[in-house]
Amino acid sequence: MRLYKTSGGIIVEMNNTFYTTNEDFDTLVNRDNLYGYLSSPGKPATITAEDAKQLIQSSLLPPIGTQEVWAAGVTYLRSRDARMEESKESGGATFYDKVYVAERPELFFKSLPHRVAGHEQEVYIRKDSKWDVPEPELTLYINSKGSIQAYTVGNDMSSRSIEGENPLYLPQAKTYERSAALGPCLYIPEQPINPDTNIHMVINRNGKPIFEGTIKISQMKRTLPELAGFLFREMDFPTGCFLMTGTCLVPDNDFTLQPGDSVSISIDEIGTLTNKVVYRPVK
Ligand code: DO4
Ligand code: MG
Repeated sequence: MRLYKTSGGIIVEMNNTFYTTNEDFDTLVNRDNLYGYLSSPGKPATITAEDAKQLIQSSLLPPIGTQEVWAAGVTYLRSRDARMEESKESGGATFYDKVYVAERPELFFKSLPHRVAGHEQEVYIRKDSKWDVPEPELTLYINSKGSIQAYTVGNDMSSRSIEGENPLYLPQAKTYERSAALGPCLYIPEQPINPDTNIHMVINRNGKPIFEGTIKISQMKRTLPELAGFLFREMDFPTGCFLMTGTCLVPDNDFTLQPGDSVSISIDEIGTLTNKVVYRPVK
């Protein structure tokens, strides 16, 4: 089942049958058993597949309400190795090595909802950064009781030059306007997501792929409930929250994003999140 947030209301898709609901987004997604609620009888199709697809195409919004976006880091071996390399000179490399095997995961605040880009919206790279990458990440929607209810595609846009200069600069490397993208929908399965699920990313420059890669989420060192559990240890999220779960696809060190590039991240069953990369417009 998939839930799309549009400027014309919420659209729910189940087996290619669609219905709309005017329920408040935050109240709806925070229901105890979201799959059960959305699939319960008495929800007849209220919109044709053609009209639903048209609405989704023309007025899609990021699938977020008032929730904070958090992120986990160094959850895959490839991410650990890349961070160790980039922070060699600053002497920060051992922190990544340690956190990869530590009981406590790395969790950091990523974004408030108003900074989040949706599918086909622009993401930004910092003008004071020399080395920028997208990070394709399975992203969880966790309700206020700490239960994982849905999944979406996330892009944790990151400055590797700022992060590599000093690990204490992490918030500046990770949190700035339009550094987080989520979409296109919330995927709400009856059972937890399949570990065989693939994450695929392609970066296009001038219409041609310049980076492409695929990984399975089963390569993650930690479990999804473990990450959610740590996040909820000493924090309340009244309408739930989003948690990006870390990247495993890191382009080679000679790669940096440029304005005009297009990043497409696909996760099986969820869909594709595409964002054009630009500098933040001068105000
Ligand atoms: O500590 C650096 C950030 C790690 C991260 O964002 C990731 O592994 O995805
Ligand atoms: Mg990341």
